[in-house]
Amino acid sequence: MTMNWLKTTASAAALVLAVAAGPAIAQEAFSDWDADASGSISETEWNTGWSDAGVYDAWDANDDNAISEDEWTAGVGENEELWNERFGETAYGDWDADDDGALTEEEFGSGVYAGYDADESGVIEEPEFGDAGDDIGDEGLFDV
Ligand SMILES: [Ca+2]
Ligand SMILES: [Ca+2]
Ligand SMILES: [Ca+2]
Ligand SMILES: [Ca+2]
Repeated sequence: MTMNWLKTTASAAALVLAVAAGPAIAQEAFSDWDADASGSISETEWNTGWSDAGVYDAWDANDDNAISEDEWTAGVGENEELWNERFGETAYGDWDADDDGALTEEEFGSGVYAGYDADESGVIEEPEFGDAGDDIGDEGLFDV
């Protein structure tokens, strides 16, 4: 056994590890969000995953735990068309449950959750989660 052989084997092993780990890091995994492995994501599970994804914090530019309409507009940015298709043009007002002109993390999370529950079954199944994963990922709607 030569030193060269050892070096080559070690870098090949490192490469295999890097390739295997890649996709799991780049994408939101359904199984990570489905904490009880029931095959669907409940609103409680959603709130945890959504909070971890960091979208709300990223949009809340001044960190006052409220998303103002200006912060909302900045967050939607150039994705207005896709956004309206997904959540509807009146989403901001609809999600502001207490009509105080700002969205709490709960109001925002519930609105998004309902938006992804396309069949209105009350939970998010894997195909519905696919849209959410795309939106949270690189260059997606939320791109965080
Ligand atoms: Ca579940
Ligand atoms: Ca704010
Ligand atoms: Ca509110
Ligand atoms: Ca559903």
